[in-house]
Amino acid sequence: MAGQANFRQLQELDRRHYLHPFSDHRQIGERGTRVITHADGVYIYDAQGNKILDGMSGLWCINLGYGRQELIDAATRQLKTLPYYNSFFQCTHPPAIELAQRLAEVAPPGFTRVFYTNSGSEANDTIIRMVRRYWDIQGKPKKKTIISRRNAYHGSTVGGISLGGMPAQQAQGDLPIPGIAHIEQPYWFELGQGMHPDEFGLRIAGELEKKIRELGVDNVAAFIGEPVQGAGGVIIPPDTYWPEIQRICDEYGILLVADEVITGFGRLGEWFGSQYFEIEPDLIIFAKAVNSGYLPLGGVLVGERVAEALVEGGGEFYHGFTHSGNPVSCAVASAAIDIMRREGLVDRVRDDIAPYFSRLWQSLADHPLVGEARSAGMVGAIELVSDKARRSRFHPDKSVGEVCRDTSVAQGLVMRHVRDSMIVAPPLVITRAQLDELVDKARSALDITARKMAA
Ligand code: PXG
Repeated sequence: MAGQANFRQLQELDRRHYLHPFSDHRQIGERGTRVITHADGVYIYDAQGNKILDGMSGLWCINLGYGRQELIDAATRQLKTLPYYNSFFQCTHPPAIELAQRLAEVAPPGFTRVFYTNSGSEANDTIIRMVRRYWDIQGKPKKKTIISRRNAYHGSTVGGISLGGMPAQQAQGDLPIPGIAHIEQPYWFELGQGMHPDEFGLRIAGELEKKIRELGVDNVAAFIGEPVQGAGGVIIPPDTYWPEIQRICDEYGILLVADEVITGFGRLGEWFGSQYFEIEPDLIIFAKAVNSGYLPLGGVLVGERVAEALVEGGGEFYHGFTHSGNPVSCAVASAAIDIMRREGLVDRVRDDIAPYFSRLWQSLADHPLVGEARSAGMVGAIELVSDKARRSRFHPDKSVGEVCRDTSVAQGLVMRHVRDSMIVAPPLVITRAQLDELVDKARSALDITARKMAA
């Protein structure tokens, strides 16, 4: 009972004082909050004593699971040795250097340098400045426009929302900023039905070429995309898509930026999603799983041509943050990379656990509520439909995704909904037995949701 009283008190204090990210506070007030108190392995626990399988790895980040002693030790050691120092004014420190070296080892060939930020959003803002700086140094200052995609998510700063492709977010604050253009996303289920996925992939990628011509190649700096759009609903592009995007970027000489905040560090069974899709970007954005989400850290991996320009010809790049390369965040990231290498986690995902997950997840496709089940590596989505044969959607007022999300959590599984898609991205250390549990719970959430929808 004491626990319950404490829970109510926490909820009330939360309601009074805490402005949550991406939340409707009136709704929070009406429905109350879930108070997560602790976590272990792939499970989180709430203040009411519920044990819940974390099918979203926190928020796409706790890839190594909760409670990893090595990560805790790395943070503790570093806090005692040097909790903070900056990298401005010709200073540096071992944790930032040692992580930079490790990142160069695990990154695709040619990525030997890193710029640190505290988040994916800041890394996306950094990209806007970095690609424009690159073209300035090349003597082409008119090349400013960055082409992105509808329904992309690149963070929540002014730059991040501008690069992103979510109209409701952009409407708040008169965004995007000038110099950002958007093309269609490679979302076959929503936009490509009736067309072979390969043909659809080529057609949508072709929009990049059209947009470059429309804007004039002399004005275009870069194309940016998530290898798999995460927050947009796990949009896995058809096989033809990324090679065609690469061809167009190469042909027109514009920079290719991969936002790997979700796909980096093993999520797709390669160190980076660019390797999964066999593309060679000029810049890679990372955050989240770099240190398994234990502390804030993000950054930009800089490929050869941009690094050479910035280092050799650039002079000072007026950009950076107090906590760029924070020693504790970096020390934990080095420890996380060491664990991933020692445990062969990327190979485990590719050769073992992702194929197992894919088979199980696909088995949901026969459920009457499911129009499509898709996965790549350790991300999966299912599309909820009202009519399976026609693949038609529920009326938006029915909020079927939200109903299914709430049902799933009540069943003891965190699944996230994006409109009417249900998505999961479990920790990469999840066992086969825990994946069985995940898919069993997802299925029973679907069964209950179907009954609720029929009522
Ligand atoms: N790029 C991508 C591809 C992301 O997924 C960011 C940038 C921004 O990172 P920071 O660290 O600034 O949050 C993200 C973050 C969701 C959800 O609801 C996804 C993210 C963040 C919050 C919620 O799926 N992704």
